[in-house]
Amino acid sequence: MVRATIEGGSAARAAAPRRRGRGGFTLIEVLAVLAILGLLMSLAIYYFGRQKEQGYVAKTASTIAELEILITSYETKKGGPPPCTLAPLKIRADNDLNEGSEALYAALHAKSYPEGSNVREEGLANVDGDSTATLYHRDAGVTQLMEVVDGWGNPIAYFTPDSYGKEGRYLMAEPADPNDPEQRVTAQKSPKTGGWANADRYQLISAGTDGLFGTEDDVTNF
Ligand SMILES: [Ca+2]
Ligand SMILES: [Ca+2]
Ligand SMILES: [Ca+2]
Repeated sequence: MVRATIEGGSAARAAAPRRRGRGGFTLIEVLAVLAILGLLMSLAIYYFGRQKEQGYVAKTASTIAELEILITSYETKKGGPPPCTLAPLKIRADNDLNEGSEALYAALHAKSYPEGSNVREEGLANVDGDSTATLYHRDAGVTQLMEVVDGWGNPIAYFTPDSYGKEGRYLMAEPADPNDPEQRVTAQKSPKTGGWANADRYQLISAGTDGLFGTEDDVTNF
């Protein structure tokens, strides 16, 4: 009896029409698959975008750490940090853009500092494309006023305490607003104390991921 029931059930299943006989997909199935693929694609783009940005942040932090070591050596020899303007280095420039960053580079590579180490080339650019007639560089023939730059290729702003409160003009390689590539930058204050951050040393500031100085994602030495 039981056997007959089982056999009967098998026969009924065999007789049932095959639902997937067409071998295709319904429109809803295709749309669902496309939606899932789209979502996976967005997640992948987001993930790799984040990885890339984190790589730039790490590169910037490494450049700033390298600059701190070079500045400490400079201070040991010269008794203070490199100036953040070109005048004390007796360099004449065509413009006052990116001056703090250029003065830092120029001081670290000056003829008057032959024992200095070079900033790694990958941390350098000349975003405003300027040069000088002054033969300031310990390598003969270098006339470009290079800047030290962050992972995005934007100049790292540099301020010494005598310039805290004064504005520097910085031309960005990767500006937040392509129609407005120049920014006015000042040294930053400590949110804890309200006084200048790194009050008795110096400030190195990268605009960070958003390409804007003075926002939370800035990468700094303080
Ligand atoms: Ca300049
Ligand atoms: Ca320059
Ligand atoms: Ca920022």
